[in-house]
Amino acid sequence: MIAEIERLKKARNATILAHNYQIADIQDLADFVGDSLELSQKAAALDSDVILFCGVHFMAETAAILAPEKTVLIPDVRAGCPMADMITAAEMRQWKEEHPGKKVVCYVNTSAEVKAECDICCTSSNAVNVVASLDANDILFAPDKNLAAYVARFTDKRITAWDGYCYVHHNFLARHVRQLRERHPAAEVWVHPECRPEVIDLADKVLSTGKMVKEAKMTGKREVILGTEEGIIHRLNKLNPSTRFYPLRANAVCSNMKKITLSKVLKAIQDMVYRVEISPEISRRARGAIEKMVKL
Ligand code: CIZ
Ligand code: SF4
Repeated sequence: MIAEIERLKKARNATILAHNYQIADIQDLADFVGDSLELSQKAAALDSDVILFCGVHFMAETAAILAPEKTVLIPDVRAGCPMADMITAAEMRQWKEEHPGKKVVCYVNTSAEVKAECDICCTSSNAVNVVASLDANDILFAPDKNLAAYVARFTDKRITAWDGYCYVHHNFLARHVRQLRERHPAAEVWVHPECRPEVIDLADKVLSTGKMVKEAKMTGKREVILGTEEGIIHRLNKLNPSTRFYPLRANAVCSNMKKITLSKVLKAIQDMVYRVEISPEISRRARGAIEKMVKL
């Protein structure tokens, strides 16, 4: 399968991008592995005709928005993000009507339609800076209430959060941190800002996946406990074989990320499916929110 994917990739002038949470086979096959923004920016900068995006749907959409002249494919259209699905564009419009005059920040984990309704987008790496940059004291933040609570630690602005969350990160509990610290007393604990506030309180470092990758290259620690989706451990092990990376709990798995398999990638490149298409109007408005963030 890998040989056939490689052959078709060349024939179609395609590039394979994979998110940090993809299965090991897909990460190893990909031309680039990264977080959603890194991959979308890569998609825009490359001179390939086709981008085969191995991740969840909103990520492939962001790539399609930033690279409108390319064909963006996702190997399984059902690979969605349950957190992104927690707010629709209609709900966002109604929420804004209930809070006139507030600036609206949306996490990159939202549909293109929701991004089109927002003032500015953010990722888990830059959410604190994005909120700080706004010339407003009242902010609406969607959809992740945990990321919103994390940002609120660094600002005096009033943040009203949507009641969304990522089930993979929300399922890490304070007792998991205490148990793992007991088992590995010399280990450092790194958690993602999508974790609950009580988990963040117990961590040594709070890092997006992009920052975990940078930190893993530099760390002098021999053992690290990771509070994020366990797919990233494959990447960190390759980058730093002398540190041991332990998951904060068993089965910290995003089942949607794992819907992308080698056989689906092969079908995608054979049949040129499934195309990620966004209406020009939604794409233009969503791009405005993303570009404001990128400029910052
Ligand atoms: O932006 C991403 O890729 C996500 C969803 C998380 C992260 O920390 O990289
Ligand atoms: Fe969505 Fe969480 Fe899965 Fe990321 S890990 S795609 S935020 S459900």
